[in-house]
Amino acid sequence: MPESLRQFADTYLMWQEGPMIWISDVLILLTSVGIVATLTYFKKWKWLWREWLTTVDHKKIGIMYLIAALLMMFRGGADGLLMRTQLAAPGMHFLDAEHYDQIFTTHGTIMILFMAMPFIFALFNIVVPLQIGARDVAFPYLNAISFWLFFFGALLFNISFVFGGSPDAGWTSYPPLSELGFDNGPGENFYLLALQISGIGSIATGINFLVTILKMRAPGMTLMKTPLFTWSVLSACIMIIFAFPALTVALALLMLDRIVGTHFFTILQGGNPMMFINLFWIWGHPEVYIVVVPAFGVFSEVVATFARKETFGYTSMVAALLSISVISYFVWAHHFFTMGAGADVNTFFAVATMAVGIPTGVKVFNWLFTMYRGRIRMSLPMLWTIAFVPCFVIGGATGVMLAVAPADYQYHNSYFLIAHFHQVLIGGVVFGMLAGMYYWWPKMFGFKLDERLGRWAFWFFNIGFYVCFMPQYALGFMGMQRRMYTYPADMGWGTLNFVSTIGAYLMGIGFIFIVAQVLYSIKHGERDLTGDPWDGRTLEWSLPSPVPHYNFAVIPTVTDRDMWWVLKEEGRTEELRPKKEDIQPIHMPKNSGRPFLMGVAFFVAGLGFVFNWYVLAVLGLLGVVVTLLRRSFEYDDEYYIQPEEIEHVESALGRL
Ligand code: HEM
Ligand SMILES: [Cu+2]
Repeated sequence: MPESLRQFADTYLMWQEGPMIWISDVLILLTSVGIVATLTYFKKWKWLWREWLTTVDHKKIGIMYLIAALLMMFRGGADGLLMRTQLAAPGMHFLDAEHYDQIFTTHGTIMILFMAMPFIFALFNIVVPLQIGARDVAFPYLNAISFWLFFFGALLFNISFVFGGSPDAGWTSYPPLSELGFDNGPGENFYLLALQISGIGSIATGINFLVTILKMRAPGMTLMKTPLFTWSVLSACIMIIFAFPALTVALALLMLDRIVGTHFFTILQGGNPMMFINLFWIWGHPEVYIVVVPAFGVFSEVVATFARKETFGYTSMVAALLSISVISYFVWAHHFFTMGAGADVNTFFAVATMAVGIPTGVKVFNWLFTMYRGRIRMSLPMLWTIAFVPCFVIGGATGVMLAVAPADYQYHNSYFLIAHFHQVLIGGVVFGMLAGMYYWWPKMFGFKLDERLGRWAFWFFNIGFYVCFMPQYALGFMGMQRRMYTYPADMGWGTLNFVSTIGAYLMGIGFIFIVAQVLYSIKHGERDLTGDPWDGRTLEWSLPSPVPHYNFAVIPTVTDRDMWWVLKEEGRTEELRPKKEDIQPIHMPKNSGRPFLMGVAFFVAGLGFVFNWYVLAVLGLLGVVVTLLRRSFEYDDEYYIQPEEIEHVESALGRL
């Protein structure tokens, strides 16, 4: 027994890999023990289960997504800093080639799928129902399932670091590199299964919010009175629903190649790797818009609120969002202009790619016109929004440069590309999500995040950003390729790389300030007793912070775009206060542990497939089926909140 145990540990626990793994092992162990001990000591297990693990409340699910996104930003950022450390000088031996491969793979995958995605889902959940005057999403139970599939998918991906080994074929996972024969370890399987599991959750979220926005808006809120953040979510959901299935298929086929021995993507037996590459980007390009479009929504809300003006060109904003979601399907081949498609095909995709610049440009001008002559307040959400504009415009311009197909033969897969996509992903998505987090934080928790620490974070992060990524454009022109783990001194890339690494560390300091800001503000943050700390415009600001779990005691009837602002201007805010005679019993979904258990079952099945332990895989799948069946025969899944309780809550909040 001890011998087989040792063999097991030698095979899977990765300790021959060196001190980084041991330290991580110890840290993970200590953190886990710490969490269990704290929960036990403070007798919080029941609370954790009842209030969080079984919740179907969109606000709590949103908060859990937010925590997950911040944790993953830490993990992905640490990966980024490790890579930048290795590249700081020529000929470094900090990471070897194999580890560098693993780290750029986990960094890219985590940042896109397990940081950006949960971050946008956090805001979908926290904001959309409140903004459209609804009590929850259309399918609260499915919403919980989405979260737990995301969570266990992310967990599966992350444990590969200490158990079995990380994937190393890039976040794009192109065959033949990702096929058996080139990549025999379990890492690639971790990638495929983790993405598959969380991807199912994402599709469900797309459907859920599409239905919510189309069917659950308060009476009177026509589509053209719907706030722009909600519009951006609608646009993102359309893309999710049409794009993610392509990823599902691509991952499933590659999985079959690896497990069953099919040859979809192996040239030798008549397969074709280009099929994977096409499928991947048919999802992948819309995916980058999926994560950036909600950020556009945030900027629209923030600009209007902090310039105290109606958004300039509302209708053109909506048209721009919808055209972005359509055009995003016709540009995917710009990711492989150099892979032999021929001039006519390349021309089509080049022109389509440049066309996306038009609606995006419309949006940028609309934000600027909204700010023009506004009484702008420079609070944190606005600060990040203002920083976004130049950053994203440079990112967009370098994107158009990359879209010039013949010129792309020079830029392709160089550091020019790395600089470009970080500029749009950080300047667009990360800035947008942070702006949104600062903006809606008081709504979630009832207090503001500290401005002073937030400004430190802002400046470190922004200056760090330019110091890190501007030199990389030049490095690209100088011939430095992406995914390169080291370079010789005589290439002359040393100085610029060193500068770039300094910038990365400045951003790391910025992130530490954000963490400090959150921790500090929990104790000392300015409490928000009004429910409307920014003088907002949309319905969520008519509610107390934090919002009672049924959201609206009485569902409002909407008469205007920016309804709350109009009522404030006209001194009619009383109209949105609940009146005793209007309060009716509220129909709510019951909490359930099954979405969590289904996540566990998917995790077990995933782990089984990763290691080809089929007994475990079948057990996991059985678990999935059992939870599904039990859900099908679950009839007692809702309850009513009685008027007395609502009156009690509302009068305690001083609203009755
Ligand atoms: C602290 C901030 C960040 C730093 C220092 C950083 C650094 C890096 C580095 C050094 C690489 C590898 C370049 C190469 O060798 O090819 C990389 C790749 C990548 N990064 Fe970042 N990054 C940061 C933030 C982000 C964010 C926020 C996202 C997405 C939302 C992101 C997405 C990616 C992707 C998709 C790749 C490509 C991975 C691959 O080649 O498979 N990064 N990053
Ligand atoms: Cu693209």
